[in-house]
Amino acid sequence: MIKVPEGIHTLAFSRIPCYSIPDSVNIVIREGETLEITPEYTPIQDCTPGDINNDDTVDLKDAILALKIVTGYNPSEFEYGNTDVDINGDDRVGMDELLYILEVVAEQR
Ligand SMILES: [Ca+2]
Ligand SMILES: [Ca+2]
Repeated sequence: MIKVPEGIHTLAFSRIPCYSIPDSVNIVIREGETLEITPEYTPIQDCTPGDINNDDTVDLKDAILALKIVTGYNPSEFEYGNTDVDINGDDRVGMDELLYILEVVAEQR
């Protein structure tokens, strides 16, 4: 449990791949009030984390695309807005996504 002073507070939630959740909510805490908040994670249908080229599998093609993006090359076949891509919730394809994809390809995940 976290104790916070009374007032208006904004809670931000961590995102996890293939689930939708509001970025943040505003709450009002009154003196002596206890409030329990459980974020509602909604599964996104047909979601494959790390699937950059959106072919429903995670393989070396995705790793190569991630590597191209990380190194500054933006391949024309990559379409932003694929909700499957972002692993760590920063709305970017970076090293975390590349490592995740390589782990999947190496069957470590
Ligand atoms: Ca793929
Ligand atoms: Ca990311």
